[in-house]
Amino acid sequence: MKALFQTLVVVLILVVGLFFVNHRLNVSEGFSGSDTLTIYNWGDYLDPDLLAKFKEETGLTVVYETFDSNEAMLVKIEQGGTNYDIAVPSEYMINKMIEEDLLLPLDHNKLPNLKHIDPRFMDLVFDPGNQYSIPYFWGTVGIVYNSELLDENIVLEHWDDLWNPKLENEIFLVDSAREVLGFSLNSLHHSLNTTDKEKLIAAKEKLDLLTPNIKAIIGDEMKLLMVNNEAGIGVTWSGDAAEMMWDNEALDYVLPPEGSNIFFDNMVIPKTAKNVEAAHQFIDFMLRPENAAQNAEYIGYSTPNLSALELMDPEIVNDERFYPPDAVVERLEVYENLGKRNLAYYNELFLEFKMHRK
Ligand code: SPD
Repeated sequence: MKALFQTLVVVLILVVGLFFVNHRLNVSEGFSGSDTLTIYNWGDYLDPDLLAKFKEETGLTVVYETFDSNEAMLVKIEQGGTNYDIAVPSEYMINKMIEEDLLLPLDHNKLPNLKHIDPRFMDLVFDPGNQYSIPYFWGTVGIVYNSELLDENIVLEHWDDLWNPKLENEIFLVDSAREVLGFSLNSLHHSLNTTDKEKLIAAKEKLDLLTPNIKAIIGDEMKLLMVNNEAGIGVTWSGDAAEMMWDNEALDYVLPPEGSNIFFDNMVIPKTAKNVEAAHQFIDFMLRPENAAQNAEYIGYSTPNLSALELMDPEIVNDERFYPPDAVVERLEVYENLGKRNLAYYNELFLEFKMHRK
């Protein structure tokens, strides 16, 4: 009898222990249940008041995790063990995720607010028919600079201007392989999608020459540092630049005329999602014009939602630096899914460049 009692106690301890271990894993690895929605988004990419509004409307618990590059996001989702209901990759990564069978097809019947999206952002080549992804924000890569910190003779118009020896220790670069190799490629008048090794090596070697001018290669913290006048120049995404400019009037943003990147970040539902119903609810919630407008005015990125544009401050919507006219857009390139081997090569060269700095 005593032995049976002892066995029961041991079993009970094991069951309770397993429950807690499992619970901890679920919390840290993006687990969702039927009353939970787990979102995996870029850092600083959603107005927290909208999350609160969504929770209040639906009664759902929302688990929110962030990433700082498409590559980091992919590794996490590929590894498995995560149950994100929503993720927000960029176009070339969406294409790669479709190819790798990592995404669920969307039910457009559950997205009545999809009608608000500008047709220019629908049915793009990386996801024909928007079978797997719905537009969230779009933007460009450019140069943000502080006219008060820099010598008045410094001109910042072309990518090549970054290599000016007078800019020693003056530049922050966004920590992202395609962006950094991309502007070096653009400065050499090559495509952002080249897979030509010679061109890529030339771009990497040119970046090595930029080393004396680089203060740091960083993520979202660039915004605070630029606002606090810690450096004169940042190469970064348009929406981050817009946010910096709201907080520091000496900052301006340029898109070099020789070309740059235009990107599309879309909402997707990974195959491992646990709450597909709530994921559709969230996508449609973000498509509502008033929510899309609020998000765009909070985050600074450009919204693809036509009806939201009508609700927004005209000063934001008419700012051609962030809503460039067609003539400028024509000079911009969208990243393509270059395939596993080529994407790995971009990452390898970027890592080598970062090592070279140490
Ligand atoms: N705060 C960082 C937001 C990043 C937005 N996406 C960048 C897309 C890169 N292709």
